[in-house]
Formats: sequence, C-alpha cells, structure tokens
Amino acid sequence: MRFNRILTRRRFLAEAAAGALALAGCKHKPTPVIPAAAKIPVSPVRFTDITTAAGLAFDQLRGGCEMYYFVEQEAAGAALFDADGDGYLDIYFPQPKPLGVCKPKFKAPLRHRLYLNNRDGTFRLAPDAFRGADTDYGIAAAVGDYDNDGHPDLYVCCYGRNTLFRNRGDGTFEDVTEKAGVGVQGYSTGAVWFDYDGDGLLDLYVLRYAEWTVALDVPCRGPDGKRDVCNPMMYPPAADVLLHNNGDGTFTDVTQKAGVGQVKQRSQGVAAADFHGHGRLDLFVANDMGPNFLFRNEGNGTFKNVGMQENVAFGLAGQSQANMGIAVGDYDMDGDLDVVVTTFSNEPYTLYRNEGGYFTDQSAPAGIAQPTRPYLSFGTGFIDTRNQGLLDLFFANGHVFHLVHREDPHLTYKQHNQLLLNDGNGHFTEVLDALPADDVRVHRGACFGDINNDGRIDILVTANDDRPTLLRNDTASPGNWLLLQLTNKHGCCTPIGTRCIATVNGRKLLRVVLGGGSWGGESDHRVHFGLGSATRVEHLEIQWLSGQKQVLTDVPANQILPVRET
Ligand SMILES: [Ca+2]
Ligand SMILES: [Ca+2]
Ligand SMILES: [Ca+2]
Ligand SMILES: [Ca+2]
Repeated sequence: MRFNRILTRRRFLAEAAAGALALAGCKHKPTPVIPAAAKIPVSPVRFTDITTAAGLAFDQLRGGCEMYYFVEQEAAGAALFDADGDGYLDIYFPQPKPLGVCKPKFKAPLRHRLYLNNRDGTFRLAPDAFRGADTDYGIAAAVGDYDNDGHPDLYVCCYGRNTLFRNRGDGTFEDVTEKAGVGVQGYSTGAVWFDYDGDGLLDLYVLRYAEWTVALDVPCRGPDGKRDVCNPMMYPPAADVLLHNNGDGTFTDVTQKAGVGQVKQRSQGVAAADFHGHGRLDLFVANDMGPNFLFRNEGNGTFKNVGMQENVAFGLAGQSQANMGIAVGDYDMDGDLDVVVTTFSNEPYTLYRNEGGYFTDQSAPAGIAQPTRPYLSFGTGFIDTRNQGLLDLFFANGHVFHLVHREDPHLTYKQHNQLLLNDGNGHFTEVLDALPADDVRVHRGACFGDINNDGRIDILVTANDDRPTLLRNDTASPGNWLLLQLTNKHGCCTPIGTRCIATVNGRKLLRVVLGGGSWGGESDHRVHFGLGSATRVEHLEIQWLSGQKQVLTDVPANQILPVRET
C-alpha cells in the first residue's frame, strides 16, 4: 500500500499546485505516515517537460520483439555534450537493436541519433552525423576529448561491440574503433574517460555487466507463467576493462597490469573523481547484486579496491545491493566528494558521506532512505536546481520487471522520478510538485546540463521503450550563477577531474568536472556554481589535474566563462 499512497500524494500535491484539486477523486484515505506532506512548502523549483516542443518526442525502443531478453531490461541512456562546438549542448541517444529471431514491430531500421541544438529551445536531428556508421545494440555513451583537439569524442557501449567515434570538429563523427583498438565485446553497460596516470591523455574504463548472449538467454517467467526478464544471478558477471591511451590514436588493454580486473561483478555505473583529495582520479563502480568497487588510484599506474575498507561496498545492513547509478558531489560542503548510489525497490538509495579516508552511510539521517525505498532507480545526480549553492538530488525511477505489481502490489513498473532538495544542513526533503505529474515511465538514464545557457541546470531523462523527457529548469527567482568552460594545457575540452573551489559570501563551494556518473550516459562537463544573492565570486581556485593551481578573483556572476590552463 505504501507505494500507492505515495503516488496518490504526488498527484494530490501536483493538482493542488495547479489549482485543480478535486478531493472527491482521491480514493485512498489519508494516512498517518503522510502528514509530512502538509509541511512541505510549494516547491520553489519547477521543471517543465518540453520534449515535444523541443522536437525530441521519439520512442527510444529497446529492440521491439517483446522477447524480454535480459539486455532489454535496461535498454538505453543518452549523453549531453556540445558536438558541433557552437556553445550549446547537443544530445546523443544510443539505440538498442532487434535481437535474435523475431519480427520487429516497426518498419524503419532503428538507428542511433544525434540531435543538434538550434539555440531556440528546439533540436534538429543530424542524420548524417555518423556518415551512415552505426553501432551494435547501443546502451550507454561516454564523452571525452581523447585526442586533445578541443572537440569532444564519443564512446558508445553496446551489447555486441563498443564503438569509438572521433569528432571531426564540425559535429560529424568518424568510426575509429578498429584503429584505436577499443572495440570491447560483450554486454557493456557504460564507460568513463579519465586520465589515471597524469600524462594528459584520457584513458577509458569500460563496464561489462554479465556473460550473456542472445543464445544463452534463459526464458524466465514471472507470475502466471508470463515471460519476464531474468534475475541477474542467472548469468555470471563479466570483467570490466581498462584501456590506456597511447597518445597516437591507439589504446592498450592494461586491465590486469593496473589491478582492476581481479574481481568480476555485474557493473552498472561508474564515476571518475578524486575521492581521496590526493590529486589523482579514483573510480567508483556501482555493482548490481555484488559489493561496489572503490578503486583508489595508487599513483603508480595501479589501483587498489578499497570499497570494503572505506565502507562503500555494501548497504547499511551490510548486504550487497542492486546498485546502478552514481551521484557525486560535496553535498555537505566540507571539501570532499560524497556519493549516492541508486538501488532496487525495497532498498533505500544509499548516501555515503566522505569522512576523509572512509565513508559513513547517511541515507536515513539525511532523509533519503524513507522516500526512495519503494522505487528502483538508474540515473541520478547532484544538481544545484535553485542556484543557491546547495546540491539537490534527482532520481530517474522505473522498475525492471514489467510484472512486478503481480509479485508485490505495492510496486509498479512505471514510476515517477524524484527530486530531493538539500536544506543546507545535511538533510534532503522530497518536493512533489517540481516535476511533471504525468511523467510516469520506466525511466533509465539521466543527464544534467544547461541546454539553453540560462544558468539553470536542465535534465534529460531516458525511458525503456518509451520517449525521453527533456525537463527545462523554469525555477522562478533562481540565484545568480557561473558556468566554467574549461580547457587544460593539453587542449582537452573535457578535463575530467578538474576541481573548482569558489568562495561565495564566505562559503567555499567545491565543484568538479565529473567523469561519468549517473547511469547510461554523460552530463555537461561545464562546471556550474549557484551563487545565491552574490553577484561576484570573490575567489575562484581551479585545481587542474596537472597539479597546477589557477586563481581568479572578483569574477562577475551570470556568465559562461571560458578558462584555459596556463
Ligand atoms: Ca552544439
Ligand atoms: Ca577530440
Ligand atoms: Ca563532502
Ligand atoms: Ca537551463
């Protein structure tokens, strides 16, 4: 009943906000659990669904054969990046393909898509962006300027073979997979670009989920004997892969040498950031039904998995969870990076607070455990929705079992997304009227970025076998802001790992160029600061991965500022 009550509460508040509340229409009685709703003020945050008006209302189908193949449970994400270099974010959608012996329900072939930003709130399909080159069953994408030419490149993760597309600089892409040697095979759920050895070249960590193929697919059945996807434990986990960038357009597999391939888990999410304040990039890997990895970068080309010793491997009860997406940010403003991982239904999403050398589970005291427990989430991120210098949390929700309601009537396949606002004192509160009330889908990927360059962070959400949702941030009276567009001394326009510390009204805000995170894609690599009432940033320190520190003072608010490492 809990889930139904929550849905009812969401609709109740949404309709109340619209002035169209009809109490007679509420079939569920108020319950003692819910009075908190009365305490939640009308949200200052407002996201508007502009998908159709923006020209993005297409169905990102999962293959179309209704065979409930294992790989179809998640389907696909998306990536937000400026493909054509005009200063506006464009959108890439990987595309699943029909699998096995089946008759697809659609006529036109399913192809991956790049939409270019028209800078007027709409997007146009760029049909020739890949000059006809396609991918295998596309699931996720990672963005990074691996050749340091100032144009972001695209790595597409697939069931089949992964594909690397080099950006020619004009928003068109060349398939360089074979030359680069990065055509990782299998069932790949994501990847992240990051320079782990500090040579100025982005390396690539690739997630592989399970040893599954169409031929090995087990026809699992849900309630009433109807076909549904299998539990992941049916298939053995596959090993992730680390590829070192040689600087000449080729890569070398260093998985074993670097010490990241010893243990196999069913990896779903990955984020590259400096979780230890040591000036090197570590990796957080979210694993489904197995302990998470935290690979500490040892600085000598190797990593050590400190997930267990630093307390991020398991959930609060000491058990493995079904972990998918990852949010990274300094939500408590103590100068280190904290982590949220998303989980299965009846598991709370987990907040690991960085205590400097280890993490503590703050899911319950921070107010995240209770509202998220009924949901299942993939995409997530910390974003400053109000430009107040506070990192809020967004979750893209949707179950994997389409018959889940028959197993547990409290759960549903299609779900609402969630936004939890940070109160600045270590606590989050869900706001129920910030997101469109009718957006109930099997959501998967979530990418965050300012699509219209107005300083407010927008959200792109993908959904399994359904249309994506582009949510424009229309928050009224947001604070001032600053967006940094960074390029390092090597010419890389995606300098993943750069740390930026802004001093604003005496507070120090840490923001980083995050590698990966969320699930299924990449977010805007520009660094966003919400400044509240401050009209200038008094002191802005940029800590490049090279170790170089650059300081800017008295930076005016409300601008997109290009900064190049000097
Ligand atoms: Ca663009
Ligand atoms: Ca490039
Ligand atoms: Ca922190
Ligand atoms: Ca915006």
